[in-house]
Amino acid sequence: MDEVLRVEKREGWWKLVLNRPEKLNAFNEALHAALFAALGQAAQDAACRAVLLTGAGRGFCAGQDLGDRRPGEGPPPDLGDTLERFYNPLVRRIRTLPKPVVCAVNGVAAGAGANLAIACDIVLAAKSARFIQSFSKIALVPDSGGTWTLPRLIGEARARALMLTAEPLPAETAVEWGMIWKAVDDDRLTLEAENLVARLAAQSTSGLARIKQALEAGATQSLDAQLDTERDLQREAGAAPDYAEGVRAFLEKRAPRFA
Ligand code: LHQ
Repeated sequence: MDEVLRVEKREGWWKLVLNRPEKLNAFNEALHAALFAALGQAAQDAACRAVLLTGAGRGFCAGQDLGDRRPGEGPPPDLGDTLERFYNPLVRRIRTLPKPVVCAVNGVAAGAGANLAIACDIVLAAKSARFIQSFSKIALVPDSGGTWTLPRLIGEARARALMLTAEPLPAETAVEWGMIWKAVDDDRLTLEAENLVARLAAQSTSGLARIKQALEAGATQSLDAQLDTERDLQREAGAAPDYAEGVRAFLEKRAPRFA
């Protein structure tokens, strides 16, 4: 049987490829387990300094495999339990991963697939890709953090309309609206995403982790509290060897060699 997730270990970074192309990489339990485990290993393994997430075939991810959580005879499925056991831990793991996670959206991203993409730190998309908050079409609530993330990225008016109508959003409009970082020609997506993640892998991993931590804290606290958070994180950063190396490299006009 084909692996549902391909893990490609490159020099300094890992590429995780959702690999159920015949279902547009929709999530079943096996894919959830594999992705969650791979991200856990990526967090632990010092040889991995950044992660690239993408999909095999013509889609990025069509969200939950609807064949797997099919309402039918008998008691209805407990979708809250599905979120609690699979989607919520996944989103939490990405947001708290002490390494950058780049998402290369190679094709359609629908339902939880769209919200998984925007949970990542930097999102690139192929120009032909589209994002669909498809939940309302099947009478569900947008999940995987989408009701929190999307209005913060593109504003309440646009997020509401996308969620209520399930209208597809083309990648270039997603860039225009501030939802993602870049839309690139389809045939350049892999190269651009791989170059970006390799660049991030050469930066200070602990420094980037602190930036993620600061942004995460800032999303829910006051400016006053955030200033304290910045102070604390900057104190840690300033005491870390990567800062000393960064400054030394700058003064010596050479590339830094971070720990
Ligand atoms: C699929 C799927 C899919 C199975 C395409 N499942 N097969 C969380 C908690 C628990 C439960 C519920 O959900 C959630 C969160 C969610 O993610 S809810 C939202 C679930 N996703 C959707 O509602 C999206 C469903 N898919 C679509 O609307 C379309 O497939 C899109 C717009 C993504 C792509 O359309 P097309 O490019 O026209 O492709 P297609 O529809 O022909 O799909 C290709 C194949 O993939 C097809 O199989 P087939 O055997 O006919 O070739 C689809 O059945 C299969 N597929 N999405 N989610």
